[in-house]
Amino acid sequence: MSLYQTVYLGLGANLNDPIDQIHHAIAALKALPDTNSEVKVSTLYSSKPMGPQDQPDYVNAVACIHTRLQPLDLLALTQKIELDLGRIRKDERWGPRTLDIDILLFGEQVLNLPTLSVPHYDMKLREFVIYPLLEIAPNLLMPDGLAIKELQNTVPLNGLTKI
Ligand code: ROI
Repeated sequence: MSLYQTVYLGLGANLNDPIDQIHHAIAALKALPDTNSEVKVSTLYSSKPMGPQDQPDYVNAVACIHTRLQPLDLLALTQKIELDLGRIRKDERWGPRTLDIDILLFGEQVLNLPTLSVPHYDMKLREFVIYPLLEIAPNLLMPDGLAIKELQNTVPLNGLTKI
């Protein structure tokens, strides 16, 4: 049995040259410890902000990694990447951000920890997660057995476009 888990990550940025932020994030993911350096990444997408509308459009992508890291160790490292790339955590809920890395799926695991919920609590509703995910994993199932493909019927594109 492989010790490596297949993990899907959501990447989002809408400040300070967001395309550049996403590219730097991908480079940082390739350099994660205990993680295969081959990282599969979707196309980059432009999306309308979810939450307050008085902020720039987002650039979003989804990445797939294979890692031996434990979920909380991966979370700590992705948060470090966010900080290294200049994100300043603000109190404002759903405000603009230079870079956001969300753990969407961690193998088949279901985790409800104080700092980490997997699958990501809102991923089934977010077009900027579902469509990039479908691109790199068209046959993916959620731990509850739901096919990601099915979500195309319920999640409108809402202006999502490939960059
Ligand atoms: N909206 C979009 N379009 N993309 C995001 O990555 C994103 N991330 C967020 C909130 C503020 C919810 N809105 C977003 O955290």
